[in-house]
Amino acid sequence: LRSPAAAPDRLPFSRITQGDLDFFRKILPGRVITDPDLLESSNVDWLKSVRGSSELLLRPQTTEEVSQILKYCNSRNLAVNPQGGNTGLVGGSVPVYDEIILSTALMNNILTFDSISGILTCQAGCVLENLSLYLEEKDYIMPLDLGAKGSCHIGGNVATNAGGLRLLRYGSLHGTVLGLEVVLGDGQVLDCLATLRKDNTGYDLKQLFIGSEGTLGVITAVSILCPRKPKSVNVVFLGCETFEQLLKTFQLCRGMLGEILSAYEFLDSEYCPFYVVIETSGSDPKHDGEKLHNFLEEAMTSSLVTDGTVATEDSKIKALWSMRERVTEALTHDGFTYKYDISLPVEKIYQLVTDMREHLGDRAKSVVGYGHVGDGNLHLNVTSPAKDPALLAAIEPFVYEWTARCHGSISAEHGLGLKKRNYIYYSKPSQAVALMGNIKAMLDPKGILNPYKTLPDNLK
Ligand code: FAD
Ligand code: S2G
Ligand code: ZN
Repeated sequence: LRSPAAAPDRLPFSRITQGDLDFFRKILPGRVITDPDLLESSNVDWLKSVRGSSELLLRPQTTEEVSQILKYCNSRNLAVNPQGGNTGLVGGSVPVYDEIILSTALMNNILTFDSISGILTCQAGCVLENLSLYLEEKDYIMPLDLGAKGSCHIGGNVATNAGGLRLLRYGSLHGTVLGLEVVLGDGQVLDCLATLRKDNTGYDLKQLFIGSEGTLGVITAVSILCPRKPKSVNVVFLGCETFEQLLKTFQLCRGMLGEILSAYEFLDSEYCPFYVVIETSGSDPKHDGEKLHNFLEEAMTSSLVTDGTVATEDSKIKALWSMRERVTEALTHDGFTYKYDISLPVEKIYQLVTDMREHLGDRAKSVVGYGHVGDGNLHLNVTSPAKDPALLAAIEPFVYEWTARCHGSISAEHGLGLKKRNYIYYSKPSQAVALMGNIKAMLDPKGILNPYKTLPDNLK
């Protein structure tokens, strides 16, 4: 399950002793897992593409317990792999060797919600979908949504700076996260859990941990700004014959739907070359309906789009969204998927798919493109019946060099984890990567937090 190219040699961390187990059982009674069967699912990633050999899963419930764990592990030189919902796609969420898995699954309490400002504070282990359900009761929604919502934790979302389906409208977590509580590698609790929209007193430290993938600290609580639940939501599923038409439709959307546009996603397919999922979220069904009607009329008469379907009712909206959200799952049925999460200038995003198809010819089972058009974020997936080193060698570094030539990012929203860490230089200058290494060394001098992840090997 692990390609030798991905896994570096085990670093000289200590191995777990009986004394360690006694210590953890004292501070976490009943929440220290050593049974290999129970550990199995935490040792393998969602894609079943990487597997660790951790012998110990810890399930703290409080920040204080996380602090005690890290203080102890730091003193014993024991490596720790923070884990949320384990839906990450770059091998960051599971151990490479026998790192201790520190799960946030039992840190799932909502702490406060201010219904005037829409500011929520909660523990890191809250499942995204549960937070959405809690907020919808209060006429609010989460500012992010992704296909993994049923399993991913908000702490994992922040640690990976997850983008998702609503970024076009509500922005990135770098904007919506107002504060974080983080436990550092030595057990220090960094309380940056502010609930203020504005605070310019010194460096904005929380930003360091957003997207740090468990390598700089364990996020234990999050404060996040949540938007009001829109009174009127429409989802449109339309066909487009060419990618140029898809881009023109996007421009038309922005012009005619303006402030109510909340998502513009695409998928390619054999039947109709492209489908777009367009969502509007507004406060006045009549006003929104008129705008949407005018847009559709214009798009149809200028034959930018072929026929499609409109959903205004909740269950139909969910059904249309699942066509987009379940592409990841669908692709797993092809066998093995080589996944590339690329940011590019939006007009180029599909060029990479067509170039890759031409480059691979019949060596791949399928070459699929879909993703977040509004964010210039392509999900390029190449599938084959089984793992195929020759196919991988044809894909990489071709895909990274192509991306670098367009000054794109080789990881738009999923992070670098284990799988992509050594390709960081295609998107970041070495001076920036060196500075990242200095920050890592300052915050986690023993390197016990999620070793082998995010930063390239030669920095270790
Ligand atoms: P995990 O997978 O458990 O961990 C991910 C990383 O964060 C690891 O490096 C881990 O060590 C670290 N981590 C986890 N919790 C903490 C914590 N409390 N403190 C510090 N570090 C921590 N991603 C997107 O960005 N956009 C999408 O649209 C999207 N769609 C997806 C759809 C599907 C079907 C699937 C399976 C995944 C999708 N993802 C997407 C990827 C994944 O869901 C996100 O990266 C998500 O944010 C991971 O959250 P998690 O709780 O599962 O974290
Ligand atoms: C999405 C999920 C991961 C993938 O669906 O937006 O982020 O590449 C992706 O399938
Ligand atoms: Zn995505």
